[in-house]
Amino acid sequence: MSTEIVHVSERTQHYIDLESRYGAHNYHPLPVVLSRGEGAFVWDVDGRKYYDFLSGYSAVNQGHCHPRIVGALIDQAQRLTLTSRAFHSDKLGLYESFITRLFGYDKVLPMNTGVEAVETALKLCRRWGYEVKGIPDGLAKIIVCGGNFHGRTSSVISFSTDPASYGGFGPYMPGFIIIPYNDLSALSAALADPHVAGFLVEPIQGEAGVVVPDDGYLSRAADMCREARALFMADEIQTGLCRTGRMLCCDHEDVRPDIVILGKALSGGLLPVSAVLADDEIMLTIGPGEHGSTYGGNPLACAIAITALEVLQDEHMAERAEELGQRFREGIAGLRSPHIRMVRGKGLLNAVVVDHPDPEAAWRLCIRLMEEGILAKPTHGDKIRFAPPLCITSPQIDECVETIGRCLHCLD
Ligand code: IF1
Repeated sequence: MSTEIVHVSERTQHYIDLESRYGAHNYHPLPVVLSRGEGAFVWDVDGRKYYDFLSGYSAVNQGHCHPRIVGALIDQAQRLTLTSRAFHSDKLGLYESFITRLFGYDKVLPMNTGVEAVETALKLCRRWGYEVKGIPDGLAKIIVCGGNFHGRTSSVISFSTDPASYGGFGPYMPGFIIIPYNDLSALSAALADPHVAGFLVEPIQGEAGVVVPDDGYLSRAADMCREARALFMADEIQTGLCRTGRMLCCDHEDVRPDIVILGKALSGGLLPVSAVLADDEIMLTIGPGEHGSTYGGNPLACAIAITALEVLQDEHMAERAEELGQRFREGIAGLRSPHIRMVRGKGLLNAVVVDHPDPEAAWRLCIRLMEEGILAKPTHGDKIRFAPPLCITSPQIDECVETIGRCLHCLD
């Protein structure tokens, strides 16, 4: 944790002090207090403007406060927000029809946060394992990868390999096999276990520092799962919805997962909306009263999600991410900075690996970037994720690359 003193305004310090006094200390934010967002920009309480290169951890792909999505929220919020699933609504079926046609699946199970969708996928996978594959009850196993991040519930941290995520939260949920990411021989060995029901994987490991697997990894893994009669489950919560240059990151390899998990930008950052997509053989293994949530599939979320998905399509955000991501990576590489070990990513999900003897170097660079109008944050020490809203423009990318180049000199 950085101990560097950063000078902030009295107004900024006031809000930071309130959070410190009355809020849990479960984050270590940059010393900036935001009060407005629009498109690729956010403003702090002193009126300073920043490029947002975190995008709410890829929940704001459409840009902050997108007018069409805000409009959908306002319209629906004045009509009907929550019915519970004890009754039907005039929005849920329309949303379910829209999203299943868009992604090409029989059905969707609507949830709220990303980790709830991950938990839902795990339950569907286990239930399918017992009812369809014929695994003896209670013995289903699910393969996951080292370096994973799938959320922070007690079950999901049970298969984390990051002590910061799982330390001190035991006892842990059994039934998971951890293999190295991007390792097909390890996957092959694990799939030999007849009790394996599925394989849960991020197409790119975001939290691990935007770790991109070898070309062909996803398609070979999906084939191996099919051969072993195990479900290939893609956690596209961070990589999906145009972030990596395709509607789904799996689309880069024409992989059709058995289960697709979505969240974050499914609402454009307006409220938690997540979803699990699957075909009937899997989805119908859960019957009435066997899973759900108070807000899952609420009319407000449905109205917002339809518009959020339409915006991604209408504004060609996948194509933008593909083109501008390439431009960003080429621009960063072109800086030829001695302080950058590499830049990696797909589309507009990128990370710079900082090369410097000071373990605080990435944090110091982020503080300098903040002072120059770019907000980004280190992940796992020496990596800085750069993931702006997909509405950013080419000249703005060039401007930010130039700013990053200038700020790197703070590490000289
Ligand atoms: C935090 C990380 C990113 C996710 C993937 C599921 C979830 C996430 C691939 C759970 C959530 C968020 C959580 C947030 C920070 C952020 C994050 F650093 F934690 F890992 F983006 F990389 N699958 N990621 O990335 O979704 O329940 O949060 O809606 O917990 O600090 P959620």
